[in-house]
Amino acid sequence: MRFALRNGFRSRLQSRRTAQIAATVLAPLLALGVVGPLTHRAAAQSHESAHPRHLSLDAVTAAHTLPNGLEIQAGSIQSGSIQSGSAVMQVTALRDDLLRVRIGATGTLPEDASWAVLPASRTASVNVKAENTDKTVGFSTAKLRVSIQRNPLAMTVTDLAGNVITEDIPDHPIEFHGNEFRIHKRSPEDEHYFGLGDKPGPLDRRNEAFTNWNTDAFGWQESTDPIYKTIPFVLTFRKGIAAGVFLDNTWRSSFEFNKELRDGYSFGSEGGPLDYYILYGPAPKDVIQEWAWMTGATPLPPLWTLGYQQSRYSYYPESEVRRIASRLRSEHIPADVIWLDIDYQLKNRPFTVDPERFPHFDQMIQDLKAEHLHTVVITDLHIAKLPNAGYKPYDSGIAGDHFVKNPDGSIFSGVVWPGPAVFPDFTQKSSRDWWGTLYADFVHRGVAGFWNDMNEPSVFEVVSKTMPDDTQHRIEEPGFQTRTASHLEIHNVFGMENSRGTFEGVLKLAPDRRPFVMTRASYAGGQRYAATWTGDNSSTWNHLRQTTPQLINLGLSGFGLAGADVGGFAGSPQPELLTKWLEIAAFHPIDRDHTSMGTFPQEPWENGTTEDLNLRRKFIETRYRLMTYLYTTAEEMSRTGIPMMRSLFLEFPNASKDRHPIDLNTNNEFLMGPDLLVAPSPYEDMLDNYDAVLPPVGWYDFWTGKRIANKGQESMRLGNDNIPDKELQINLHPSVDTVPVFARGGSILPIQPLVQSTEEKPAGPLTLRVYPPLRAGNPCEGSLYLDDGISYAYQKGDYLRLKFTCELTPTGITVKVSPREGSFTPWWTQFSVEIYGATKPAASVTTASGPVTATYSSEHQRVAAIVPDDGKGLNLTVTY
Ligand code: NBV
Repeated sequence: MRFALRNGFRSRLQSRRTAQIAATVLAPLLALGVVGPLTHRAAAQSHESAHPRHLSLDAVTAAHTLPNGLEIQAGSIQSGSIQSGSAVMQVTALRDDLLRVRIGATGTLPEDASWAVLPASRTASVNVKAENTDKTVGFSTAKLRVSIQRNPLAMTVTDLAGNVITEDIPDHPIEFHGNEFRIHKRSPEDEHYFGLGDKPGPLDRRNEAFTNWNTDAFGWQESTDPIYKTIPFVLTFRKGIAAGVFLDNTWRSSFEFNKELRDGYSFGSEGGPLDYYILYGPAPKDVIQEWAWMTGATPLPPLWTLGYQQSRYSYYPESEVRRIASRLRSEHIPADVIWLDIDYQLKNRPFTVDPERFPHFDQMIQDLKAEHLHTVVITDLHIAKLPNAGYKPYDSGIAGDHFVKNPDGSIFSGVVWPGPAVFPDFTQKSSRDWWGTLYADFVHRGVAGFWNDMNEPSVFEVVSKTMPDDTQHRIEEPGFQTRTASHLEIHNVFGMENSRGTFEGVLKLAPDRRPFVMTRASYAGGQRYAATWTGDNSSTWNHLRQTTPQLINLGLSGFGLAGADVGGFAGSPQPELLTKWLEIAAFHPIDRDHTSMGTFPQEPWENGTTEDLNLRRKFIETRYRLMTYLYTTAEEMSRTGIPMMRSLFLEFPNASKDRHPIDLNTNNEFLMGPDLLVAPSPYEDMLDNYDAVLPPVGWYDFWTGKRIANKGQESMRLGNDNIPDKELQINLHPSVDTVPVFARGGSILPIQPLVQSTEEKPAGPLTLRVYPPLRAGNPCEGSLYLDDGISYAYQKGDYLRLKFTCELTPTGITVKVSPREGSFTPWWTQFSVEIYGATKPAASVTTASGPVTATYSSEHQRVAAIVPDDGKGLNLTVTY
């Protein structure tokens, strides 16, 4: 079910004249009650009477400059004249490239608070230069110009070169209907939209419409909306210039693109603050970094979370978990994690263990640890309603008054897995702190990570699938008034605050270890507390295909540490689908095989031939060989917010000739980190050849090492940068045996020896795969980050960072490694330097200590040499 526009808003988008006629016609009908109030939800709000039923901000009636922006009063136009109004709008600059817009319909600005935006960012400000004319009021920063036309009111934001970043649609750009509001922006036909979290469907959100209302969406399909998360952040991209819009509103909100008006998009909400932010690139990475500055980045994850993870609803009894663990090892499937779903618990009661199914739970965890396997357990938020039964989570929650209430003050209860259950009041700090203490037992018993499921929150046996709109939540949070709020306001942020309680609680219990939490529901900024996954997908080719747009959009929305259930949750994959899924997911940020209860076994050795098993193992092994690169990418994400899995336009905003996002030509490609391009077939079950697009930097086949020689690459090598889009293509043959993966020309990838888990010390040299650039002078670089993978010692300098560069010379190439930064001692003592694109053996290879013996492989077009690493850096010269 997609979002449908409410009648009120649709009529407002007609011309003003039509709107006037409509008003004349509608007024008597409204009076007679023929046309009802806009929604029952709006009517449910207590403060409705304070708001005008219908208001649009038509014209500026007064303006005041502020050091960091401006504030205006706005009125409506009736019978051709401006009526002074009580609406107030404030536009301020938090940074030169970041604006905040707040609007109040009745003279006061909305509460200056946010669950998403970090307090220091929300309150940041820069001075601006006022710029007013007869027709406009506005200001400029060092990067942006804001101009608000006085009549009709319409705001335009441009960069200083005049490129339009965002532009209101004049004639009712901003409307209120009771507590509902809607903002309308222009949408040029070459503007494209990304983000909005986990919403299924195509990568580009253009021509789509969405509702934000976190929903347990078992069996969701490509057209299902809403699903689990609310991230009202959109990254816009037009002609190589990126910007962003974030509506900071936790109520049921909606975005539509080109549905009401072909050349417009709009966003709004059923209630709550009209508080939105405009982010300016110009590069897409700039916008992502601003988004991380505003809402935080994914913290550096424990290294083991990047390993292969085995899950199932459900692994029990204990002997079954042990069987899976030993089979992983005996089949030599590298793995780091086993997940326990709800039925390790006694009668589905969170924070219990079923003693019959798991008679030696603690011993099992220790035994798994000895096999280098971490245990992650599910801890749903619903607490079984079990008075006088000695169930600690219930008793202590009641004693501390930690549960969500009904309007009459009684405790709300709903049916979920344990039967009747009560729900912690996660927006209250004291309740989150209490929730965190519930993890003490598991943390001390050696459980490594925690899984927060069902936190939309999901409630069974009710049509709404969640709590009633009027349940009462308490807000205790800096910035907000300490007050009670209805579920309508809290619903979309409930899951995020659940995962926050878990993250902060677990951190408090083990302050030296980085917590790992995975959440299903969340709100903007939730990446600060948890990784995520795309919920209950299905074992179909189309769902495998969906993983690319979904994980990319999640990454662009802040959630860069994400995965999809590998093999699909609902149903059972055919063997080839499971193989292909395990192949592709080896390049996803989280690689977790998970399926539902009652489906066929889905572990890599099940459901397929020996050939399938060998392929599945090969790709998981590739992931482990790439582990240092993956971890380096994760570390970059923790500093900058740039996701591990990337759209092509994020790395190559100018790749296409007219600077549209090149991903629109590619259909299913993605990048893992900056340098690896994965190009599965757009329809994995089709037999036909397909065209993949390689952005114009030169590429190498990751598997063979050979340089890709299509027409575009060849003309680039000869100095032509003006490559038609068509020549960027490469024709590929789909096969279950492989997934085309390409390494970027001008990159250096660290590769490690194969291990069976991230806890095993790799034996042998660190390999540096050098993929020379197409032409001399083009950049060639890479980096490596390493630490103990588990603690916070890196924050005190116990890490290792290396930078790699290469340079084509008239006679060959030089490769440099920077001296070690940080005090962490790596596992290797030697580098194995592999230089690709070599069409003949090297005439000489030398370092500062003299000549080095090198080998040559014509099959891989590779010159290779092993050199010692003393930590002081390397300077290696190859001549041909
Ligand atoms: O806890 C059981 C499942 C879990 O395996 C799945 O990953 C979640 O998305 N959970 C949903 C509850 C119900 C599934 C039908």
